[in-house]
Amino acid sequence: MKDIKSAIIFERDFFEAPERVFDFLMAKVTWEENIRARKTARFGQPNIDSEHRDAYEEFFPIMDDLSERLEPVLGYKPNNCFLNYYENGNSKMGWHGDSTYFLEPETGIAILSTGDTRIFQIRRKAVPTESLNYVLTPGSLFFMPATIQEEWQHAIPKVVSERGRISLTFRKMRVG
Ligand SMILES: O=C(O)CCC(=O)C(=O)O
Repeated sequence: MKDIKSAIIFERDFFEAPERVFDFLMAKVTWEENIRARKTARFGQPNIDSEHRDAYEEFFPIMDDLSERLEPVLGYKPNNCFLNYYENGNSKMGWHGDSTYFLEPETGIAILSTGDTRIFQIRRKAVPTESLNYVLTPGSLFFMPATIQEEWQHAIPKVVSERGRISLTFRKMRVG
């Protein structure tokens, strides 16, 4: 694949009023609490073999709006939104690569950030010292194509903070 930096899209001010999106989601979302590190919620099209199809809710209008905003940038319109709620600096996401077999070909994962600023770390599996950090400020877009998951892992480490963060991670799921 091409160079990682040119495969990634990072736009610091991609959407307006991220604090309003954060407050709206905090008021409306019923969170799944089956992992300790953070809370989650699922919206839109389930992945083809999901065991949790019943957990998926319809997009809120704000998710439709953001999905439409993503379309010209990504070249496709996401149909799935997975939320991660990091209650404070102790919440985290450990090093991992994302499964991609259920995504439409030539798509990827688009992360929109609200609430607290957190660092997104990405490292090459074969050479973990080869790493990059992106500062995910509220209102930012970070996009990684599915193809980078083969060679790279990513993480959101703990920080010292009392503030919460919600990431909206958009995907285009294969339907059949
Ligand atoms: O919360 C984030 O920004 C990270 C999301 C993520 O790593 C993932 O969806 O795999």
